[in-house]
Order: sequence, then structure tokens, then C-alpha cells
Amino acid sequence: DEKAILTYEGWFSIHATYKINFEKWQAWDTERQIKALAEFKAFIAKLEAGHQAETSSYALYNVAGGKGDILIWFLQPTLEEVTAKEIELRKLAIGAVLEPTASFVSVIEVSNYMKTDINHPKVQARLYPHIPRLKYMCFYPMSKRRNLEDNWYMTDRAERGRMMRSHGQIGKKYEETIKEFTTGACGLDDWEWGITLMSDDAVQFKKIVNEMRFDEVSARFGLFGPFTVGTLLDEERLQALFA
Ligand code: 76R
Repeated sequence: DEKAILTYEGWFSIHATYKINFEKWQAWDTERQIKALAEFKAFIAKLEAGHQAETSSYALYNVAGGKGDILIWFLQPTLEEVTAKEIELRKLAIGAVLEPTASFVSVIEVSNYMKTDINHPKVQARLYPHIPRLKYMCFYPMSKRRNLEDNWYMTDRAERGRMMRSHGQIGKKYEETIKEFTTGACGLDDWEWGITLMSDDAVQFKKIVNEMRFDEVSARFGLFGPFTVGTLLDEERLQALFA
């Protein structure tokens, strides 16, 4: 048996976080603000058109706390397209007040631990997701430990399979409350995976992350980067954010 687990890749992904420079924004005259906001909304409408056509997807959230103000999750078929979308945003008039605070480049990943049927509609929906418009989003990068005692990459495949099964069983308990997306970032960014969670109840993020910390694979091997959490930015909230 191959040691590395087979993975299937879907759309390319960038999680991009920006702080709004409100000092700059508030110094703009009303006309300039209105034009910039309208252009930004047109950009979002274009992302929305791709999302509706199911040829790409995206999500737009208002970040809680000091890590940023806006988080845009771009999903596009190729690395060049996802790169171009992010640059297009920064070239807009509104880009002059958006200060990038974090970004994470990855690709949607479905692994074969559970003997995935690549043609199953559910697997296709994971690879090319139609991101739901749930009220809250939580994003964090993670890796798996590599040291002499606990090294995920030197652990038997069967052993890894056993741990992933247990992991999946915990995940299943949250089926009704949380939508989870795994993106792989080996060779693409500074962590091995990105975890994106969405829910209408932000407390569920705390519940699932806490419960998984007690499960063997996260307890022994999980290494976690910074967490970003936010609220869905619909048109009304977007207007209020820049008011
Ligand atoms: O059942 C299946 O088909 C999928 C089983 C499954 C896999 C293979 C699964 C289910 N995950 C898998 C892989 Mn997951 N997941 C995380 C985190 O905070 C933490 O402790 C970990 C972050 C969460 C919250 C989460 C949620 N998962 C992975 C991998 C790749 C592992 C590898 O290849 O080595 C990572 C890094 C990872 C991390 N996972 C689920 C969930 C949830 C909610 C489920 C159930 C989803 C469902 O069945 O629909």
C-alpha cells in the first residue's frame, strides 16, 4: 500500500482577510465613497453570478475583533483564476482602504480514508461546493505533528484510517448544525490544511473544536494556526460597515 493517502482536489481557494482603513475612508467625500461602494458591490455581484452558475463560489464575512474587518473566501477552478480575483479586488477603488492582514492559499481536498467514490454527487458537491449563506464562519489553518513520539507521517496507514474514522464520527454529530470544508495546503501555504466551518450558531464552533481536541487525531497530532471568526456580510450589513 502507498503510504500517502490518495486525495482528490477540487477548486482552488484563497481565504483573504483585510482591515478597513477607516481613517482614510472617512476622509473621502461622499461621492467618492458612493462610487467605490457601488463598484465593490458590482464586484460581489459578479462573484455571486459565478456562485449561482455553480462555476465558482465565494463567501463574504465581517471579521470579529482585531484580526481584520472583511474576510473573503474565493473559490475558483484554477490557481490563476483565484489569484486574479483577489488582485481584482485590490485594484478596485475600495482597494485603497483595504489592508491585507492574512491570506491562505489552498485547494479543496477530499481524502480517500473512507474509500471515497469520486463520482458520488456528495463527493462532487464537496470538491466544487456551493458555499451556504450561514450566519457565521470560522476559519483556521492546521497541520499534523511530526516528531519522534507522535509523527502523523510515520504512522501506519491502517492506524491513521482508524483515527480518521473516529474523527469523522465526531464530525457527523454536527451534521445538522455545522457545514465543514477541508482545503489542502501542502506545498501551497504555511500550514497543511485550512478548516472552514459555517453555522447559524457561533457557539457550535467552540463545541466542535473543543470536542475534537479530546479525540485522538486532534489531541495527539493537531497543530493549529490563528482562528478567524465572522458574521455574514449581506448587502445591508455591508452598507452599515461602511456607513
Ligand atoms: O465521512 C467522510 O467522508 C469524511 C470523513 C472525514 C475526513 C477524511 C472528515 C469528517 N474529516 C476528514 C478529514 Mn474533518 N475536520 C477537521 C477539523 O479542530 C480540529 O481538531 C480539526 C479541524 C474539523 C473541525 C473537522 C470537521 N478533517 C480531515 C482532515 C484531513 C486529514 C488527513 O488527510 O490527514 C483534516 C485536517 C480535518 C480536520 N470533519 C469531518 C469535520 C466534520 C464536521 C466532519 C463530518 C463531515 C461529514 O460527515 O459531512
